[in-house]
Amino acid sequence: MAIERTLSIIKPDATKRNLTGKINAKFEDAGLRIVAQKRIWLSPAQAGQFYIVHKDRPFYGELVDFMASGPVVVQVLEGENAIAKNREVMGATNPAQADEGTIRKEFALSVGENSVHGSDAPETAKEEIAFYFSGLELVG
Ligand code: DAT
Ligand code: MG
Repeated sequence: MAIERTLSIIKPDATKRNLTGKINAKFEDAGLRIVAQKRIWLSPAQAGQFYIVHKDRPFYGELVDFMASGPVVVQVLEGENAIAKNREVMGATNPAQADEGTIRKEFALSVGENSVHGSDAPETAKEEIAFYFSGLELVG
């Protein structure tokens, strides 16, 4: 098993409800280390660029508006198999299908307002980390 890094976002529905600490506790309890973290407010253009892979999906406009609707916390999580581990801790995209104990089961409001983002593969993790963090912000 390899030590990996993955990009996580605590989405506006969760920052609005003051859930940052509770969500971070889920990551830490699962053995994921928060090695970088900052609170930012994305512009619609930035949110649109981040989710450009979904530009042809019917929910793209709604997704971009939501991600720019309030502050988000962007973070880098590190640990053994961090990419897959984080996806497990997050739970399924649709909270109705998420397992007990997952972040989305516990906190998500809907398939759109689902509290967290997590990278889905090593290449996307690398690109997504670089989207939000400079080398100087990533300590070893
Ligand atoms: P995930 O965030 O689990 O990686 P995804 O990459 O398929 O899911 O989609 C990105 C986000 O887009 C997702 O977190 C919420 C939104 N989304 C996905 N499917 C949706 C749908 N059917 N209706 C509304 N929003 C959706
Ligand atoms: Mg995804």
